[in-house]
Amino acid sequence: MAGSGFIGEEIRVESPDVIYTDTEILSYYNYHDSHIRGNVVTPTMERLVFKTQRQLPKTGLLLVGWGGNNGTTLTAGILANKLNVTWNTKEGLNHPNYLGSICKSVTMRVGIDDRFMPVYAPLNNVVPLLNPNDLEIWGWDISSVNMGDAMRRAKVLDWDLQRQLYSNLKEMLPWPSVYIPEWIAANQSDRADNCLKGTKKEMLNALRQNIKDYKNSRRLDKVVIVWTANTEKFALIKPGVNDTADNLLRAIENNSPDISPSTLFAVASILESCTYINGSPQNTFVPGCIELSERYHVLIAGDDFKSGQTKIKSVLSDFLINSGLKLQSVVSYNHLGNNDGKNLSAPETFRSKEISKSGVIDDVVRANRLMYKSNESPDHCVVIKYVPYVGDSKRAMDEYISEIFMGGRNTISMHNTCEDSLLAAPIILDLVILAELCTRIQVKRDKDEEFTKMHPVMSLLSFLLKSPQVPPGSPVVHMLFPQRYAITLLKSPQVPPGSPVVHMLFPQRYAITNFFKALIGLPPENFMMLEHKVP
Ligand code: NAI
Ligand code: DG6
Repeated sequence: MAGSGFIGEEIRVESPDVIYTDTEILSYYNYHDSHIRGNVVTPTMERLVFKTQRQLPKTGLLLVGWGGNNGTTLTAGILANKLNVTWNTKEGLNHPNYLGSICKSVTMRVGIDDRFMPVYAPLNNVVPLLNPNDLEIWGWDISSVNMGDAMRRAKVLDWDLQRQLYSNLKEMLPWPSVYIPEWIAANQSDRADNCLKGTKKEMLNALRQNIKDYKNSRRLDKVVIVWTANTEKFALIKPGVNDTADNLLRAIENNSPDISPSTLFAVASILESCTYINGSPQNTFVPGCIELSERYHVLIAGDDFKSGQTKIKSVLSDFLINSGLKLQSVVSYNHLGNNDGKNLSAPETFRSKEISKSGVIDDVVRANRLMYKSNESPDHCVVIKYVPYVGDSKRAMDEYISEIFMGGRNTISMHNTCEDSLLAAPIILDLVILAELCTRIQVKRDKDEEFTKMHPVMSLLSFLLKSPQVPPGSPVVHMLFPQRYAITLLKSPQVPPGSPVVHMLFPQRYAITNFFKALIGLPPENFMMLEHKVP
């Protein structure tokens, strides 16, 4: 934009409400909202204090499903960036980059300059963020193939780049993992040659030992664990088994068949105080697992990386409905030929993905009682087919039909072709970088003595996830807002509700950038530009 400025170094806020020390940024922040009863609206304000550690920890990233397309693409991509490996294609010489990462490739508006022109900064100049090149990476896979050959198997990266990275990657061997055939498609059995043996408790202990050993041997301050392994079937929520933290731990002791591999990883991660992110659609975070994360204050986030089709859906449904066009039908079809597609060709794993992809228009529909009655929503159909020939290059076709002025119909169709893993890898990085930041933040109400950690369920990361986990309805959620909790209880005494899920992409994005602004005591983006409107 003509005249727009850019801040290319760490921002320094000058304000009585912001204190920088060598180790921390303290921000005294007025959080404004409005409270509504009937038709009476009262503006509200909570004075909060955020404390952000400035020093970056030495961080390890452990990937579950390391040898898959996402795992190898991410590992190779970081290595290429770290070593600045360039490669040739028929288009010419290519340089490594981090396109697709909001932490590395996106700017946010900070304010205006002397001439009232907008000034932007990259996120890592607002508060310090990890550099992906500094991450130590390792992981688990049920396939024993080394990362060099796994990268070749994935057929995602250009040959000349693979050729240069192979010798480094072939030294990386995944740890054996938890393979329980009932949880993923039967068609995956032929790659399962690297599997832990023993009971669930023994496998849990083995995972915990891997984490401890890695942390010690690499002298890491923190470890973040990401599930990018195959999609599992949904777990049944069974009272006495996975409904509470104690029951979940007991069920693992008892070797219960109802505990999925991904939940076992989540439990290992929480017990080792490592942030855990679920990049697949299954319900890893059964209620007992969420309670465990609350008990130990270990951050968790999920579910299912939001890469292409769903991102567009969370934009288009917002665009149509919030333009007053009544969206009536959404049909999204895609086909892909990678191992993810093969696994999703089984009905139970497909069902997990279908559920995850189907919720994305719910909040924008529910927010509009003018066009939709309380029980009304658009038809929404999700189809996925496995077509081996197209490999990782997923095809997505979508049709949106909306009702418009005076009985008209508006049909939008689109076709998208893209390597799935090249979209997913930078999203994994953002999840790790933002989750790590969240572990460095503490918060309190101004008048309270003690700071607390952020709520362990990181809904802040919703932008990156198809089916965002949000804090459940429990008193912990309302720790910061006891008055509001009391109001909620008065209105609905039996069920304290959980946090609402937001799917709309731009609200999700501004939740992140406005939160960054709060950490340095700046007001949220308001888009009004009154400096150009008020004479
Ligand atoms: P992939 O099939 O290439 O890789 C998955 C890897 O997990 C395989 O190497 C497999 O051997 C391994 N694995 C399976 N069960 C395991 C277990 N219990 N422990 C350790 N390793 C295990 O799949 P891809 O393309 O890498 O995707 C990974 C996951 O991410 C899938 O669940 C997919 O649905 C999800 N996802 C992918 C997106 C994308 O754009 N690529 C976007 C959203 C989600
Ligand atoms: C088929 O849909 C395979 C899936 O793993 C998706 O490619 C992945 O979930 C990405 O989906 P989306 O909707 O974000 O493009």
